Amino acid sequence: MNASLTLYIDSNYVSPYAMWAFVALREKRLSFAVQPVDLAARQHHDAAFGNRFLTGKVPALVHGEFALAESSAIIEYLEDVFPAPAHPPLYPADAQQRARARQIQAWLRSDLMALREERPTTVIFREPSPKPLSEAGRAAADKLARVAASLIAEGAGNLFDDWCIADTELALTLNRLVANGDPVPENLRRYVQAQWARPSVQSWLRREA
Ligand SMILES: N[C@@H](CCC(=O)N[C@@H](CS)C(=O)NCC(=O)O)C(=O)O
Repeated sequence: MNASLTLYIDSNYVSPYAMWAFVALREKRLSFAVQPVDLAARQHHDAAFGNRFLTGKVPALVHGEFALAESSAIIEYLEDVFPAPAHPPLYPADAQQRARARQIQAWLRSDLMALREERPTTVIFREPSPKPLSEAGRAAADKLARVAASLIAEGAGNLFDDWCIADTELALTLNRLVANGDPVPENLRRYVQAQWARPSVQSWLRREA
């Protein structure tokens, strides 16, 4: 499919969902335009944006005439429309590993609320928070570390044999703690560092269009 691709993201580059969609496009080696949306100025409330995208949130993808919101839907669409081997895969080839990757993605989007509130992504992309975690935040951090430790083998750089998009999502969530200086087991810290070194993530950090 040769139609042009445009990804709408938040103009501050702090949306985790926008980052995951951006990384997916980069990992697929696709050319795409980036359209920053100023959420503070409520640009996403403009009729032009709201009428085009079902949810009125970023990220949103336009592929030719086709418009799509929701990061997980965007990632799965890219995997379907730009399959391997022409484009590197975003998910493991094995059905059970693929299901496990999606399990992690769904979990990270629906749990750990206290951690996500007390360690917003600005602690990664801007500056750390001086506030200690509340009891609920600590419990969420402990759960995240427990689950991640059960998934990531000692010294492993990826969840499965090869990188998949769930790695970027898990690494960002762990980085809410690592970047803030909160205690995280060394094994997980090294996993985050390995994931953060990927060119696709670095491209997001450099705000490359
Ligand atoms: N479930 C959505 C969440 C997207 C989302 O919450 N985006 C935020 C930025 S992080 C947004 O657009 N907020 C503006 C608003 O809700 O008014 C996804 O995975 O894409």
